[in-house]
Amino acid sequence: MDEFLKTICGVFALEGVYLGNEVIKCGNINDTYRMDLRTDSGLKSYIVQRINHNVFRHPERIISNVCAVTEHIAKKLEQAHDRDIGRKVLKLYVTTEGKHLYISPDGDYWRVMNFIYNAESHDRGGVRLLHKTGEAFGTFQSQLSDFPAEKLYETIPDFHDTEKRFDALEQSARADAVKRLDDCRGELAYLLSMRDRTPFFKQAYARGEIPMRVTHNDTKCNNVMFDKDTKEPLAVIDLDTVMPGFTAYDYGDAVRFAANTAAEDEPDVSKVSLDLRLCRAFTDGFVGKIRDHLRREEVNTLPDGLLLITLELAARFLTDYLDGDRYFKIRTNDHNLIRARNQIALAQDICRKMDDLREIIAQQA
Ligand code: GN1
Ligand code: MG
Repeated sequence: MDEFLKTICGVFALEGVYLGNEVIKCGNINDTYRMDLRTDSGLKSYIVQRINHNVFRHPERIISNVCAVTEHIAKKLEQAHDRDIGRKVLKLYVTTEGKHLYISPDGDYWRVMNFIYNAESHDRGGVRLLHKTGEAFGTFQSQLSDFPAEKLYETIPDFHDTEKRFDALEQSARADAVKRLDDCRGELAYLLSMRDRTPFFKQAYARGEIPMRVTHNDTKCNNVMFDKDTKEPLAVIDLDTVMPGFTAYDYGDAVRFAANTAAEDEPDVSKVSLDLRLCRAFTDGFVGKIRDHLRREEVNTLPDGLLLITLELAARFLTDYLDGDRYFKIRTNDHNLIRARNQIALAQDICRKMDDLREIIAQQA
């Protein structure tokens, strides 16, 4: 890797002497490295990322989206005379040819971004962290509330089309390409039993009750960078799926990840449940930042977003298991099955707690 990263330094004309790199392990899709250089003014670090071309079929489109969105946010920070712009928004570097992407001889797509100094991200946390995470995603959505959605490509078509995700699951089960259906008939039956709920948001949209907004679409709490000293949020990262979507899905995706009492791939499902305290903390932070932009109907649908995004992800994990692990990175043969079971257990707990969730939301009026 060292040799390759030295090439990257040349291609992007980065000043300094290459010192080394560290793999950043947390994503399920792209490969990410921190790369350190020694410069006259001290150590300088960058984020170097290989874009998963199998998932993002048109890497140039994600670059176009990320540039547009980050420039929009940077402008807002400038208007607010923020002195910390370098840590509060992502920035893409350009090659000596003026491109944001470098295509390696192997045909891989690489990009270089600013490293956010003295920052950390968390896979889980307590009430304060969840409240701050909610504020960060709420602020992000409000920063983009006047962003022209027509400027954005749909980087992954039908990304959060829950109905289509269920159709894909059924197809994969029918095909049973790698003969794994017998391992997961119960899980499949449960998900298909919830199928009639999947058109909920499309129908509400068609009736004109809820709008499409520019949303993040991958609101795991580890996509918020926090200052190590002040413990305040700095920036929202992982912008490749910023596209038009429903606010409730951003809300739900964040809560299903951060308010799960277990990790997303915990095999012991008895550890999985929805922590209502954490859920309330996130909700207060998130809705508090965007209340003025949201319609009452949208606020009311937040719990439905939580249930549906959890079911959707369970369906995506199970589909990938049935397909032979072609999409998500896995560490064991049954990793996707474990993830699917975990999300199913969470969805079942969400169903049990629906009244509490509606109560938490009602307090946001
Ligand atoms: C993927 O790679 P990461 O962790 O940012 C996936 C999300 C899933 C998530 C589940 C582009 O995100 O949709 O919710 O895994 N991203 C894509 O952990 O499919
Ligand atoms: Mg992501």
